[in-house]
Amino acid sequence: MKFGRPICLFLMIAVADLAFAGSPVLAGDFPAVIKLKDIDGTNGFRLSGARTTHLSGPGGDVNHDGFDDIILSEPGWNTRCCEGAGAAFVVYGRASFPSLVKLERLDRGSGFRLVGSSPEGRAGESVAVGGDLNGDGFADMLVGSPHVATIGRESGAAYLVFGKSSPFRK
Ligand SMILES: [Ca+2]
Ligand SMILES: [Ca+2]
Repeated sequence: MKFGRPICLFLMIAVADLAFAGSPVLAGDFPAVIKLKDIDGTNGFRLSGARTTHLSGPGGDVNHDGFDDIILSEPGWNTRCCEGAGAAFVVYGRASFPSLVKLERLDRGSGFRLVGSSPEGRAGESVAVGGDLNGDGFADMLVGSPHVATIGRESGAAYLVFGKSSPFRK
């Protein structure tokens, strides 16, 4: 069974902005056109492995390591049990990145994935990271799953996931 649909998402994130979120670093002059194919790890990085349709962040530090993190999602992600269960991917900020980050290979050091558990629940139709709802110093994550059956067919739900420093399971 194939999980997810492979496409590439180009996301240019100035590493300095990840490291010093809240006090953006002006990187100087940019050319009028930047070709995304030239993003090579020194000027940003590429995320691939999912048909990501929603992105949020950098805006919060879910593991409290001093680097802001991002969240992306693919509502059509398939799991072993469920077609269209949906998934969200949290990528940890850090001081340096390779040119390519594969979302399906996130691990304890690079991030994790939150997956839906209902057929066509489409977890990740909306995502957000940032803010600290329980005041523990860790940014929290919000994942919408509009078609999951909770109190009725396709009643939908949103999940608030608390940030923490101990590892998240994939
Ligand atoms: Ca972090
Ligand atoms: Ca929190």
